[in-house]
Amino acid sequence: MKIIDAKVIVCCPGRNFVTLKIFTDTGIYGLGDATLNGREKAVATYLEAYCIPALIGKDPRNIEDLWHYFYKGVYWKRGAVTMAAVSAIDMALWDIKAKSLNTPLYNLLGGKSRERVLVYAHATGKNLEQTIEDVGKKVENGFLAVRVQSGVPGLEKIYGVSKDDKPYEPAQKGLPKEESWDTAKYLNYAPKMFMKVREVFGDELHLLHDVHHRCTPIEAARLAKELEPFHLFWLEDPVTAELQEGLRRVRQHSTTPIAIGEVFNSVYDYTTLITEQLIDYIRMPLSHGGGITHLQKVVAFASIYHIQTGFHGATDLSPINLAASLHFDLAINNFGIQEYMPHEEVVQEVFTANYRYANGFLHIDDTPGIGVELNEDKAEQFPYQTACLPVNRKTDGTMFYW
Ligand code: GCO
Ligand code: MG
Repeated sequence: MKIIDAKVIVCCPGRNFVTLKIFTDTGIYGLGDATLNGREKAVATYLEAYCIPALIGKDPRNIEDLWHYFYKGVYWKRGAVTMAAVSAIDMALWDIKAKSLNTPLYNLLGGKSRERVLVYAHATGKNLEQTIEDVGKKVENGFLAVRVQSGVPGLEKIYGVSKDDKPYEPAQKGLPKEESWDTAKYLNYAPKMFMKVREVFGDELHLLHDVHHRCTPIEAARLAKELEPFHLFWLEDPVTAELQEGLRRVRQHSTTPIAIGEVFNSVYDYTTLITEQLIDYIRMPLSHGGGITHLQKVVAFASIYHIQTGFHGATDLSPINLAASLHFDLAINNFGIQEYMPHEEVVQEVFTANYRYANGFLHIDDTPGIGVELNEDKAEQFPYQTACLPVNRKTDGTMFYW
């Protein structure tokens, strides 16, 4: 089998997506998600200028070798843009292999370890009252796990809270918009919020929360400790984990489980966190973390240290990534939970997905390959639009992490 062509399809059904399509001489093609929120064109150019020409003529069945060709073989390795491109290639190659063997992808990853995938939903509100109401809606929808984010009194625009009645979507048209931040206000509010949520919804519901990289290690330790009585499923990105050692501080003070890694793209971002057991869940998605080939290694490494998965699954990762993640989630032993933010209906006009939600779980059907189709005619009707993630400043104007 040979790769005869490949192309990048960029489209914007409500938000931008980048898809790599690899064609073979057998008529079988594969799809990979190459979307990097707010940096879509950088990945598209990297693929078009440097990867696609090198793919032509190669045997798509040699996935391990091709992965290393684009990783080890490249002097300027790692980084979000490069690894999103490597991930998309890898995903498309696994799609081709599974289709050529006429089997769903999970069969090539060890088969099923479970029949369905536990997911968590997002609940948000501008204030505590609205947040409680939204958690209630998710519970009514059957979700067993809910991530809770809320506006903080005294802060106007904040991560994780929708500006309108639509589901939360951080990327906005044009240049980055500014949000504001005050750690003291947040740290005072978050434990009170979770106390109320537990009071209303009881002990059974799994609760998750995303700090979005905004605390210092000692602030994160305080937060994790104060949230301990509310038994969170996880506290996500309490610190910016560039400083992996910072997580030691959090661990010293609390038993709140920690999830990290949606902005990571290599096992080397994780080595201290995994070997010192400083985290409990890895978040690095297939589409940014080097695809199935690399995640298999990272997840096996994590399993030795009793660390589980909780893959990133926000709306900026396309249905191809979500479907590939579900195959992976079904197959591995150390699966924890999968993030699930349903895409808007217009996205489903372009991507035909093979998964469905029911009673707190996602189910995937047995379509060979990853199982998602991309309608190129439809994609053309939604051309790319510049959109960026926000930037964040402290209330005194200091530039801060978003
Ligand atoms: C999450 C994430 C997202 C990111 C977004 C950035 O936990 O789902 O933090 O909300 O901010 O994916 O592109
Ligand atoms: Mg997050």
